[in-house]
Amino acid sequence: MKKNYVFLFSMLLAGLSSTAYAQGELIQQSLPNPDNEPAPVFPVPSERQLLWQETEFYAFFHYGMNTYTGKEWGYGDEALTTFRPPKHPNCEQWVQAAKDAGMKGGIAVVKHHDGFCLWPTKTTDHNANNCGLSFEVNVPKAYAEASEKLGMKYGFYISPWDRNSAHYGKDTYVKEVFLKQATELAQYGNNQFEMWFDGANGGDGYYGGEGGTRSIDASTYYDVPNLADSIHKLQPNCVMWGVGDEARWIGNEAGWAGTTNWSTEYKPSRGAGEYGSEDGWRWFPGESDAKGTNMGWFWHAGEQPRSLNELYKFYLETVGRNATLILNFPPDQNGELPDATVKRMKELGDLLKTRLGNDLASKAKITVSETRAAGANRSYIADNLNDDNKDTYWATNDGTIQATITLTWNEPVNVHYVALMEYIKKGQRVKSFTIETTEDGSNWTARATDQCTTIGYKRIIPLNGSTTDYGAGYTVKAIRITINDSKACPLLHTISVY
Ligand code: FUL
Repeated sequence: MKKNYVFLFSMLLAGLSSTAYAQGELIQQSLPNPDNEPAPVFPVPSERQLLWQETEFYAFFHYGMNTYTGKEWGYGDEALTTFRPPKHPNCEQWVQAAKDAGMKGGIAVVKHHDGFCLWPTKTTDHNANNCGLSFEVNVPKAYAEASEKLGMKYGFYISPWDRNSAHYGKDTYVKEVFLKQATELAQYGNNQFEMWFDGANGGDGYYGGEGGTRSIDASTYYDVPNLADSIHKLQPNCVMWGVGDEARWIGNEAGWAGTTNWSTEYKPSRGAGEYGSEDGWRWFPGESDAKGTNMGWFWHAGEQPRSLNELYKFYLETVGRNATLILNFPPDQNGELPDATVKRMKELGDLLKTRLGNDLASKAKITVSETRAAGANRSYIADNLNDDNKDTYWATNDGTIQATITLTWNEPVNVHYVALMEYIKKGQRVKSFTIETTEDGSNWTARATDQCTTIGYKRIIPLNGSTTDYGAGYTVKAIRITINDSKACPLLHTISVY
């Protein structure tokens, strides 16, 4: 190893000095680039962050001991016999409801802060299989199977904070309990997209009967490097949220991201969760967690789903603003989502289809102010923007950071939204843009002028500027998008119009 370093170093020196002699100055060698691909603007997402981002909208299912006590944060001393589902929780019903809501996956809570586990774990007796039930409880297994059956992505929430464990706060907890639990969970299914490691630690708990307060420093205590290794060995596509540091909390539980939202951030973060940091040096995209019902994360008697308008607004203000949305719907004491929840989730899915399901861009002719010179096997033409292929993209030449894209229809169309997607594999670039519409083909009106800053993975711009009022839309012959400023040549892979 050491020898290799010495060899490399001397090669480097030799290379540098001969270049300096020959040219009198340092010449940068360029790598062959037959496809004329634009250079990345760093930081860029990892392969698993890219896949994760595509999940866009997914469910959160808080279910466990709290479902039977009415608490939000169980203390960890709950009697095991309190957990009383009449049959195995109906995970397939949860996943089907998520699918009907237009979601692409979901995360099931299988251990909350009370330490109660919903699978036959070897790590603690405080689990659903010690409650004297007549059937085995294995929520992660049932949930992963249902998700695979229904073609949905899946993942689990496992609370690092454990108010039941006598080990919590000591080294033994991380090695003997937490890491093992996470590894047990990583064995369910073979394509988990996210594990949620919540950062909450309120200090006090039951702690094996000892009680009192145990605080830790989450940045070092959980041995994240080993945790990440153990999980990624089994689930390479699993993004570790929270203490795992691969996606960031959006900073509120209100289903809201900033209209300017960078996926880039410093470490520790400098920007507010809602906005990210334009010059951040790591890829740290935002995820927004919100409650789909009007009480807690867990089910409570008398709760109701939020109104359809509120849920739709959450969607526009998160998924439409370069964040993912994880929307919570709690199963009840039967281990099922209540009828009212199922109904509302279906209504949401139908509304998303009606308003954002029929892409008018596919029928438009697209022209651009500039097209990047094609390479041997890749072109950057405008047609890449509506070819329904996320791997092809339109780009300008290096050095061009302003450009226009015009979509024209043969017959006037009624439009409400424009959705834009950057080719983020090569970094998030666009800083500001304008959208204009024309009814007669010559007079242009700028729309939603205060909202058009960043794009990122996806932006959905309501042309009337409102996320609550659908309005009558605009009947237009053409739409013009002008990129005003960008970190480098802009790369967009899809434009959609609804
Ligand atoms: C929080 C937890 O403390 C809540 O109970 C809930 O699980 C939420 C999603 O994350 O930090």
